[in-house]
Amino acid sequence: KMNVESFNLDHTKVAAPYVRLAGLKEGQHGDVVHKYDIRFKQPNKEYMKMDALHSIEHLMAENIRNHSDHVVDLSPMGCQTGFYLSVINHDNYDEILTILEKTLQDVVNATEVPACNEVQCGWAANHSLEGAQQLAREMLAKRAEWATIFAE
Ligand code: HCS
Repeated sequence: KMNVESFNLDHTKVAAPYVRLAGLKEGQHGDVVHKYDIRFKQPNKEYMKMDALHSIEHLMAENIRNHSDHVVDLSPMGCQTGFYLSVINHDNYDEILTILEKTLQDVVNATEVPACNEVQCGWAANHSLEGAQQLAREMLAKRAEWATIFAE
């Protein structure tokens, strides 16, 4: 059985960067969680360096919540090619792209990485603001491609 949605995705067929609905779960009371695959790098071709990935995670996790009250979580993939974004009771894909665009613009404009200290983070030495901003700029430069998930 392959219950992990991503294990059923053919990673050779996708064209990063993209934003893909990866799952949808409805609770007993009708609340719905949408989970998005936000892919920054082409699987098995490129990856994000850990310090840059770590800092863009902090920056996005903090700033995205200023653009939406529906965010449950934004967390990195272990393969270092993207992030998962989970939102509750929000089903507008185009709005997700706009929220992500605003969040990445915040990353570009940031002057420090939030919570990169040993009290608030589990590996405080492993950060790069410049690396995070480079990733954000690369992603924003391909904004027009985000909705195209598979290669032609
Ligand atoms: N992934 C977490 C932040 C961990 S630093 C969140 O809540 O989005």
